[in-house]
Amino acid sequence: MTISDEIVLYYNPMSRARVAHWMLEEVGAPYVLDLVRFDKQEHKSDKFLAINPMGKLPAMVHRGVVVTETAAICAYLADAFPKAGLAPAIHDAARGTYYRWLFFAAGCVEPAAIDKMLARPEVERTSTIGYGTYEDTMKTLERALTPGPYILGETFSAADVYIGGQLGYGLMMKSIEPRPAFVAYQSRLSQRPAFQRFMQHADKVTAELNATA
Ligand SMILES: N[C@@H](CCC(=O)N[C@@H](CS)C(=O)NCC(=O)O)C(=O)O
Repeated sequence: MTISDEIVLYYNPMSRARVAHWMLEEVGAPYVLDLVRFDKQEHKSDKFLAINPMGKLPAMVHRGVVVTETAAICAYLADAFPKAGLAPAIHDAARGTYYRWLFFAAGCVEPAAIDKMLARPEVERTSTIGYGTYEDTMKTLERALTPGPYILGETFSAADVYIGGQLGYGLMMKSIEPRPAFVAYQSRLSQRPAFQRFMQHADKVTAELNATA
């Protein structure tokens, strides 16, 4: 692997790589998208498995380092491009709040919403399930987003990109219920120019992929 400052995002518009793409637009760093086609099983090719043995998107390479996990990509980019101001400074106490909700979104909101989407049966031993219950998770997220406008209050951050990605997908798939705080937050985020740029591109590539599938 050559060590390069160029960011390469292994990408498909029908995947969580959308969130990483949105984050790249937010930080304003130069990047290239490397399309990985699911229909051609490119994500399970030897070439891609050498980058991410999970065979999953997104994966990003920057300065010779592979970053996977959408939340990690968001956090990494915020730190790598501090001029964008998308993470509280390392010694700022708000960093604790930022980490809290970023990790909560990855460790609790995502599995709660996926379990709901797949209609997995609820289990009794909620104390052993990281997210406890779906209801508690959504109530906690709703409270954290109230009054907003962002998860850190007045300041937009990389945590909003990740949480916004979770909520956008969850609301679309109906695995997250349209509580007013969620809908208002989502609509606020979708007005961001970076969000609109990535969406426009994602819609275009999705249409092209569907036309050639
Ligand atoms: N924990 C990973 C999940 C990545 C993931 O599951 N990606 C899906 C697309 S959204 C994927 O690549 N699935 C293809 C497969 O597993 O075959 C993250 O948060 O980035």
